[in-house]
Amino acid sequence: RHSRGLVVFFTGLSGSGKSTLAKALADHLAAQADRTVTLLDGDVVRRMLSSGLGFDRAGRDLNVRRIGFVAAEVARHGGIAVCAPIAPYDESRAAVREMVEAVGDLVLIHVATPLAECERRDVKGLYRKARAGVVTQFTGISDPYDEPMDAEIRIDTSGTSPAESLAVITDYLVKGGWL
Ligand code: GGZ
Repeated sequence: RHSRGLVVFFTGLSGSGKSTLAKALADHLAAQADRTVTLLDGDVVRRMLSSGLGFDRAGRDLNVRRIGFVAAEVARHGGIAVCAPIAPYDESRAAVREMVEAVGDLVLIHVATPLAECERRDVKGLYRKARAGVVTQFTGISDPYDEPMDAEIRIDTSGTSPAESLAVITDYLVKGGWL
């Protein structure tokens, strides 16, 4: 068993399934692991930690670095942090990896659900608004997403149930000695 803290960091498009998987994983870990589990979901972070920040590159970068900082603090004290922002920039994700790996372990999970499927789901109607130009700088439509080349796990949720995706993640954590 690892004694160092752990950060499981989800990255992916809006509607890719990050929040669902992060919540399911956090619940699973809280029941299974003898460590504290802190969930830093995109929505809550935007409200409580990054209110006032926009979606330009600087705003997103600062948002993601703040999440990385808090997650690294959790890991420093031996806990588990589960994070789920879009985190579209490779540079910001690399900064998070550096902060976290100085004090614990990082598992980066690319929720690689194709844009077409995210847009088909359009859970919050934001893709439609982005196509209409009502919402600007929308990731995948009018703003970039750097595909991660360094993800420990890649999951496409379009043909997979949340339970199956969760199993892929927990298997990885068991094999790696975290669970
Ligand atoms: C992307 C946006 C935007 C723009 C509002 N681009 O599906 P959601 O609604 O609930 O998740 C998205 C969330 C993205 O915030 P993050 O903090 O995760 O992004 S980042 O990591 O890039 O800082 C979406 C909503 O906010 N949203 N406007 N223009 N997503």
